Amino acid sequence: MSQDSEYGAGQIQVLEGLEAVRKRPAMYIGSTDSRGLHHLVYEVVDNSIDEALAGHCDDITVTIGDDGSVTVADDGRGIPVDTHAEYDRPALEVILTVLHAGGKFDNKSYQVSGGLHGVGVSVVNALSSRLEVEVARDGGVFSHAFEYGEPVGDMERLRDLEGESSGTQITFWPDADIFETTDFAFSTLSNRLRELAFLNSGVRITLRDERGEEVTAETYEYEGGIREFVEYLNETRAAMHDGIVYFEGEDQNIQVEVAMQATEELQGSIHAFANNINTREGGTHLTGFKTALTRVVNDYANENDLLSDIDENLRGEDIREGLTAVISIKHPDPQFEGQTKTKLGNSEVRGITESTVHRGLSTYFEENPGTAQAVVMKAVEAAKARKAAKKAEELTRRKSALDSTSLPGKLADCQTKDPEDAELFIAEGDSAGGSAKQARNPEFQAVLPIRGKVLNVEKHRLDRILENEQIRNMITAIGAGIGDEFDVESIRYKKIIIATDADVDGAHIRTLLLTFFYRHMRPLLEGGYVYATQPPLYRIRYRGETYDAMTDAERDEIVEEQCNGNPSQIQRFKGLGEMNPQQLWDTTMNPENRILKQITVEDAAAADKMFSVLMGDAVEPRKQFIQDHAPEAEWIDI
Ligand code: 0RA
Repeated sequence: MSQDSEYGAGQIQVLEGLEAVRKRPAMYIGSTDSRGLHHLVYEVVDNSIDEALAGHCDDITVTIGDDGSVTVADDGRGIPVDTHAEYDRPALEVILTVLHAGGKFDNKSYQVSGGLHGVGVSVVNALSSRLEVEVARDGGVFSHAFEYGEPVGDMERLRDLEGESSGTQITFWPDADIFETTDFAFSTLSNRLRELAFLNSGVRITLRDERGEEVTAETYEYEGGIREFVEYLNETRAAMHDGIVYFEGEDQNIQVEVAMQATEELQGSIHAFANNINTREGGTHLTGFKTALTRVVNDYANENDLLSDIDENLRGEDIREGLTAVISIKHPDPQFEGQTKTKLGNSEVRGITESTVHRGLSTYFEENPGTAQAVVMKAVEAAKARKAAKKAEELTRRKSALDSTSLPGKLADCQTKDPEDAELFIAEGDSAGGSAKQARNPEFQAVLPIRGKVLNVEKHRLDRILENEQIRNMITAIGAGIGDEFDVESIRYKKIIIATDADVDGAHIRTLLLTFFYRHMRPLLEGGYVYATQPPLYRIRYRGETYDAMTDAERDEIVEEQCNGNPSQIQRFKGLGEMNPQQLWDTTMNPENRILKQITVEDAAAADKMFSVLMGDAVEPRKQFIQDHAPEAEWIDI
């Protein structure tokens, strides 16, 4: 939204109607699946965050109603209610019904928030079967309602404002004809709202859920901002030094903040944001950060003669091993590039970030020589391991791991070579694998059995990981390499289906596999190519018919409603290995009947935290995490 021109007649012509939004919703909010649905909430919250960043709001409450609605309330200035000269209608109505109108009223120096799509509240209105808004400002409380984006009646003045603060409250009911699902996930919203609270220190965000027997609520408020974000990410990691290292800088109206803490872990956890958007593809802020970090650490190491063991400078990757960092910049005119528009392009940001980090970290090292030494020594160890791995012909090993001309012996490949149609089942245990090989449709279904526990990749460096046969088999079967060299364009299957038992061991193996994919083949997850089977728990027979039940409740329902309370047989499936090939085909592999769960990782920082909690050493946080998430059977989808 450009703010630099007057709102003239010329611009009115280019404003599109809200029908365009309803016709092609994906163009405005990315998609109409669960992701798009949650995007509606973020779109409204972003406006509240903008009020907070402009210094007018410090409290935001998001409520998931028990009637399919979401309410976002803030104590900002309130959406303007005076008459809009051009339209001769209340500004409130114009902002909610005219695409891109919001920014035109805005006299802020810049709009920091504004989402990935940054389309404004009118888009939320257009995609809602109903939207109600209440505004407190100019001495009164005003209300207005809309259906499918169209005003219902006129804006009303309800009463005088008596001592209360100004603010905006928007309640919307997403249109079930537009969205594939209208089910809001508490964990999805909580992850993003927590992240926003970290990124905008001082803002208090409360998430309430009114859907259960009792109302649940969580409040996120972090005076320490991204410092507390790093603390949170490191909750289960062993830190190498006390305190979080923090720098900030500002130039050309661009703000840069960096918080970091080194840990003993092998996995780094670096997250870059621009205007509150998680820039997963990186960009100039991340480059500036990395350049400064590598330079300062190498300068310190050389000045103190700490590199005699490796006889060369440390590489960036050596230094970033185990480093947790959050980089957050706020820019008046951010340019987002890349395939998913999550790469920051503004070239001036690189230098500003680089000099902020260079200055800050040099000072920190001077003042904390003990930490500086420890950081260098850890990086030296990483460099040694890297060089050793290379010496041990890591390259050739890698090459054979990458080479898909020699497929693993255990793999029963499919006939089709078109990844679009091809499916790979990764089956737990040799017996399930054997059944799956017999059960499958060999035209498009491949089966790779994996035996016992998978290596916990969270605990090993790449050279060790590549020695593991199961892992090598997966890399070869998928056929697209690993790590930095992973090329999602070359994957041999566009459905990679994890088939594990519906028990604790099965869940553990699934988590280990997902950890591997997340750490070393992340584009697989980002592209939505990873699935998990959901085999039924029971098979019920009655009068020649068979029914499958996924849960105990479903079993009871089938017994009552389909079998008159008297089924001829109820079979409980304990594991995939216990099904015969026909049953396995019917329930788990046949595309006509099976239930697959697509596994996605929406929020990289939250996923990172989850994997380090689940696969790390600390026991208490892991117990707590599993306890907290036990009620959500689908905890893995964050
Ligand atoms: C337009 C102009 C101004 C504020 C807002 C919109 C606004 C929108 C939303 C949406 C949710 N909460 C909101 N709070 C404010 C600036 C108003 C002024 O200059 O007084």
